[in-house]
Amino acid sequence: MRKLLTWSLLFLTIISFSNCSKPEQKTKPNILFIMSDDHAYQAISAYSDHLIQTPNIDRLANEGILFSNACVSNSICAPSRATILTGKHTHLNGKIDNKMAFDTTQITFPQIFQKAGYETAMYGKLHFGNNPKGVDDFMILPGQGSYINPDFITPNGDTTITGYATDIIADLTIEWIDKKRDKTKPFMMMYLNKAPHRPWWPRADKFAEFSKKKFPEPETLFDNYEGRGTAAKTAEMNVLNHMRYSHDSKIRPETLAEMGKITPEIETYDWGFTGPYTDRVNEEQDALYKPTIDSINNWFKNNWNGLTLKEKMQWKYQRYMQDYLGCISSVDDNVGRMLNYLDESGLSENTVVIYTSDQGFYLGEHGWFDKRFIYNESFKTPLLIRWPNVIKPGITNDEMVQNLDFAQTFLEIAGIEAPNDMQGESLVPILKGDMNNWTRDAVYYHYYEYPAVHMVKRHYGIVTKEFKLAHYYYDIDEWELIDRLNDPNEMTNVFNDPKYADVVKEMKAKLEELRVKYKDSDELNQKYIDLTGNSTDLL
Ligand code: SGN
Ligand code: CA
Repeated sequence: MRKLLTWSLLFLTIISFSNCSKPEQKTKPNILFIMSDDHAYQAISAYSDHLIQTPNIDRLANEGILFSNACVSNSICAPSRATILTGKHTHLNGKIDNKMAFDTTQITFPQIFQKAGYETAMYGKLHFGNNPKGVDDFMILPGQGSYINPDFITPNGDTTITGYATDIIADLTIEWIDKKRDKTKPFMMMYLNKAPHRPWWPRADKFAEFSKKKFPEPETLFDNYEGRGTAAKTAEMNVLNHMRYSHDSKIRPETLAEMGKITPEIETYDWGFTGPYTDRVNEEQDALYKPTIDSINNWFKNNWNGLTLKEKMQWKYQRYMQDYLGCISSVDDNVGRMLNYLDESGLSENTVVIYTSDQGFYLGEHGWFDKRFIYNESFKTPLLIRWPNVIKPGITNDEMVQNLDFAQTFLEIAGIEAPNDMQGESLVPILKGDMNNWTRDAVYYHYYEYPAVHMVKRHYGIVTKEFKLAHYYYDIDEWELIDRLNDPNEMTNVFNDPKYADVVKEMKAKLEELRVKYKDSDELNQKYIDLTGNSTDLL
């Protein structure tokens, strides 16, 4: 009898032990990190619905949290990705611009997930020039990648897939989650869109649909940069003066040749359609795009020369928005497919879904396209997170959170300890509504890629909810202070306004503190200038 009791006790212990370990395995949440390339928050209806409806991305806001002050630490593609992967500012991880190589000896957060027993993968655009580490599977676009019939680099060699990149990357991601991964493990998937990166080629049907639409103009489309310094005045990203007729507005080189001299004259060198379009499309696809390209070209040929400069700016802005938002429409459709797949497969409940972009983008604000500046449209980035049963659905938060924080946030969500040299802060207290455990009130920013395309000068700065202080250096020495609450369009530098003398003093001191905290310095600036500053191949 005693023996039987001992055996049954042992049996019960074994059962309860195995019961204990199983649910624990199961409750580790999956992470689905969705990031698009150059997706402006102004083009997500949960942020602002004046341009486009994005019902699927909005689902994440309705069912989770929307961050209205999320931002990046260096507003350009590869540096942002390096910061996300390492949890370190670019001056420490060394990927200060798109050109410098990423040092793959550094620890990235997917490696930590993989070590901790997660199944990991990365599909889409990485833009590092080397392959990702710490992923069980990857299919990445070479460099910027192509919209049409994209090539992919995979662990088993290169391949080309016929179709439209945004649809293909979603197909591949769903296929990996559904069929390819090891289902005994939780997963961490990085699903990275190429869209809506320049030169904004929508899928042929969206191209036709959106080319007939008209969009409201931003208040600052005709900004003359008067209230700001040299950097804003000399940047080369004005929709009228720097956006290319052919490469961007889809005017055929033949049409331009027929028309002769046109104004404004944009560098005679225009990349045309070659590369992104002519080199990629097959006959069948070309036939679908052609009627829309024809009608844009006919209109241009017959009307352009008779337009005033103001009308020319307005036309180019409309063309730009039609193509950019056509690309966004596919991104949103595919986020919808992804969320539906998670619902149908029963994965939604235990999967944390993040939607973000590698930085923001100008959609005609200040007359601009592109990014790079510490000004809002490029400094801020969309950030929406859904974590069922943890995040209260439908909340908005305006704390200063940054892409620097992502790695530590994801690690804490998964119950994995983060290395202590990461420089961000986990957002989990905010996600749980535990605001007493969130104290940071300012973020640090540093942009480097100059001289380079778009000619945005090097600058670093500090941003709080109320103010933004930036120092432009290298070939100038200028400071700018923006009163974020009273000047939401960021039109006036108040650095020399005596009314702000105390604010300048306080913000300068805080900026110095942040530079010490994050280990940035003038010596490091000089090191990076020596490495990149005089390199003409950046131009
Ligand atoms: C390309 C684009 C630029 C863009 C950079 C960086 N020109 O050079 O407009 O700023 O990429 O973008 S394009 O003619 O090739 O489209 S990033 O997202 O990779 O940082
Ligand atoms: Ca980008």
